[in-house]
Amino acid sequence: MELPRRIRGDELLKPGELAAVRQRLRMIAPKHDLATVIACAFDHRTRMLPFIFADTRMVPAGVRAIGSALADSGFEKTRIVLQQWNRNFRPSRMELDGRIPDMFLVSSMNLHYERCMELIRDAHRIDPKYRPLIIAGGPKCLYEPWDLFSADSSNTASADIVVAGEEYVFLSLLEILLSFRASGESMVSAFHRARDSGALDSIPGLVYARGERNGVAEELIDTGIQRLVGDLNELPDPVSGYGLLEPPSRGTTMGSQPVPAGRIRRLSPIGSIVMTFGCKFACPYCPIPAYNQRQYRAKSGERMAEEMWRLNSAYGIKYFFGADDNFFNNKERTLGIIETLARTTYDGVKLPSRIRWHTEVTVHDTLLMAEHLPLVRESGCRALWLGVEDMTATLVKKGQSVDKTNEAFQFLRDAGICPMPMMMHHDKQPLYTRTGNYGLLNQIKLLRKAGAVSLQVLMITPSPGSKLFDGTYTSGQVYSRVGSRMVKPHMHDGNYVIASNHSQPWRKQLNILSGYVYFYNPLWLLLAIHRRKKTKVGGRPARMQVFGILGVTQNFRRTLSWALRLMFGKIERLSEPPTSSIPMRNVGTDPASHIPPVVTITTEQIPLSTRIDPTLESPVVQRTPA
Ligand code: B12
Ligand code: SF4
Repeated sequence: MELPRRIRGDELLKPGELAAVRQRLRMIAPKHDLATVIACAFDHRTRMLPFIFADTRMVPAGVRAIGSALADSGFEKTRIVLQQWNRNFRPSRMELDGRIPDMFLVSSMNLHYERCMELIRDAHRIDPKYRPLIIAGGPKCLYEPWDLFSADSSNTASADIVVAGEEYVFLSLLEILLSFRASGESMVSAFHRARDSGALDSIPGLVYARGERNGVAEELIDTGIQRLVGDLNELPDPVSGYGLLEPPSRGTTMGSQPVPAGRIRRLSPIGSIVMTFGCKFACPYCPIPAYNQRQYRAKSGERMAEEMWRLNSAYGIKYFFGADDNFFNNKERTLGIIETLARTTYDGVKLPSRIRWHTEVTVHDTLLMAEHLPLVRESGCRALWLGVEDMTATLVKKGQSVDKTNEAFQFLRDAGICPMPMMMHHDKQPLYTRTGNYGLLNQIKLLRKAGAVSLQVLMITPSPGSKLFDGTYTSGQVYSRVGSRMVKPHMHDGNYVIASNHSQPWRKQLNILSGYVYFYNPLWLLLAIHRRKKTKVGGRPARMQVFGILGVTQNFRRTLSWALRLMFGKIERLSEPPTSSIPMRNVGTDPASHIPPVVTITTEQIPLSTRIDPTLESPVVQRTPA
C-alpha cells in the first residue's frame, strides 16, 4: 500500500532547515575526523534491456547525493564504492585513510537487495571492537525499511539503523550521533547511547532495532514518515560527490585514491541530476506520488544550469539524465526552467552548446507543451522518455491514446527531440490482434510509425509503496517459486513474468522478447542508417538500434530459461505481501507508519482501471493509509 501522508501542511521541512543542519555540522566536523564508506548495492544479474549500458555508465544520484552531503558538511574523508564497477568489493577488508571507517553506508534498490544484505553481512565480519556503524538507505529502505533487519537467529547480521528518507534525515541523524559521541568513541557505541536515550525518536524517517533475543531484535521502532525538503536548491552541491568515487577494480579492497577528475567522463559519460520530484498523476502501480506526499518539488533553472555547467567544467560530463518523475508536470514551472537553461551563458559560452539533457515526461503534458518543444530542444534536451504503458488506455488511463501518442511523438520529432516510449505488458494484452490496436506488436508498430527511437517493454510487476501492491499478493498473482527456482528480488525488475493470472504465463515472457526483436533488428538498423540525414533526430535512431540489438541478447540469455520454467514448472504463489517478521511500531504505541494497518476490502471496491487484472473476482486485502 502507499506510504501514508503526513498531516496536511506538515509534509515539508521549513525553508532553510536543510541548509541549517549542513551549516551546524560544518562547525563540529573538524572535532570528529570521520571516515565513511558508502556502497551502492548492484546485482549484475539485472543487466539487460532496457537499462543495460545506462545502469553502469551513470553514477547513481542516491549515493552521490549522500556523499556530497557528507563532503559538504565537512566530512571529506568519504569514499563511494559502486558494485557496478567493483563487484568483488568486501566491506570486511575496506580501509580508508589507512583505517577501518567509522561508518559503513549502503544504498539499495529493491532488486539489489540480496547484494545489499551480503554487503551488510560481510561488514559484520569486522571485529566488533572496530566495526563501523552500518546505516542503510535508498529506494528499498524508503518503502520496506524493516527488511534490513534479520529475523533469522542463525544469520543475524542487520543494519544498525535504516534511513527511510533523504539527505535531511541522514544529516539530522549524524548531528545527533555526534552530539553523543565522546572523543575517540566508536560510532556504534555513540549510536547505542543516542538510541537508548530516545534522542533519535524526534527525527521522522528512521527505523532502528530495540531489545535482543538470540541475536534478533525484539522490536523495530519507526520514527514516522520523513518531512521532505521543498526547495531543492537547498540540496548540497552534487559536484563534490563525483570526487569521492572508488576506481573500478576486480579486487576486494579499496584503492588509496578516488577516481581522478579526468577519468570520470569515460566511466560515467551520463551524469544523473536532480531537477524536480513529484507527479500529479496517480497511477495505481506507481509509488511516486505518495512518496512525494503529493508535493511537487524543483530546483530553480539557474541552479540546474549552474550544476550542469560545473559538472561539465570539472569532469567533462556532457550528457545528463534528470531524476524527474514527470519533468513537464507543471507547464509554467517547466517554461521558467527551459527558458533559463536556453539563455544561460558562462564566460560567453552558451550552456546548451556544451550539454545535452534527457528526462521523463508524460504524453499528456508533452501535448500541453507542444508549442514550446523547440525551446525545450534549444535548452539542450535531445530525448524524452514517456510512459505510454498501453496506448489504448485499457490498463491505465493517464490521458494517453493512440492519437494523442502519435501527435505527441510527431511534435517531439519535429522539434528534434527523440521520443522514447516505455510500455507495460499485462495479462489481458495479446501479442497481436488482427483488428484494432490492442496487441503488443500492434502498438509497437504504431509507436515505430509515430517515430519512437527506443523501446522499453516491461511486464507490470508489483511495486512496493503503490496502491496495487498488497492486492496483487493477496489475490495470488505473485509467484514464490516456479519449478525448483525461487523468485528472487533481482527478478522484480519487470523483465521477468513473476506476477500473473494468465494460464500460460510463458507466453507473456516470450511476448516481451518478441516485442524487443520486432523493434530492434538489423533491418530497422539499416533503415535508420539510411534515413539518418532525412530526420531532425539524426543518427540517434541508428545508435539506439545498435544498443538494442546488443542489449536484447542479454534478455534472451537471462529470461529465456525462465520462459521454459513457466511452461513446464509448477507455479507456487504467495498469498500475503511481504512484511516485517519482527514486531514494528511507531515511537508511541501507534502502528508503524512504514507498515500501514491492514483492512479488508473486496475487489469490487477497487476501480476497474486500477486493477492489474480487471477481471479479477476474488476478494483482496488492502492496507489503508493511516
Ligand atoms: C534515473 C532512474 C533510473 C536509471 C538509473 C541510472 C543510474 N545509474 O542512476 C535507470 C533508467 C537505469 C533506472 C532503471 C531502473 N529503475 Co529506476 N529510477 C530512476 C529515477 C527516475 C531517478 C533515480 C534517482 O536518481 N533519484 C534521485 C536520488 C537522489 O534519489 P534516491 O536514489 O532515492 O536517493 C535518495 C534517498 O533514497 C536517500 N538515499 C539513497 N541511498 C542512500 C544511502 C544511505 C546510506 C542513506 C542514509 C540514504 C540514501 O538519499 C538520497 C538523496 O535524497 C527513480 C525515481 C526517483 N525519482 O527517484 C527510479 C527508481 C529508482 N527506479 C526504480 C526501478 C524499479 C527501476 C527498474 C527496476 C525499472 C523498472 N522496472 O521500473 C530499473 C533497474 C535497473 C537496474 N539494473 O538497477 C524504482 C525503484 C523502486 C525500489 N523501491 O527499489 C524507482 C524509485 C522508481 C519507482 N518506481 O518508484 N532507473
Ligand atoms: S505518470 Fe509516471 S510518475 Fe506519474 S504516477 Fe504515473 S507512473 Fe508514476
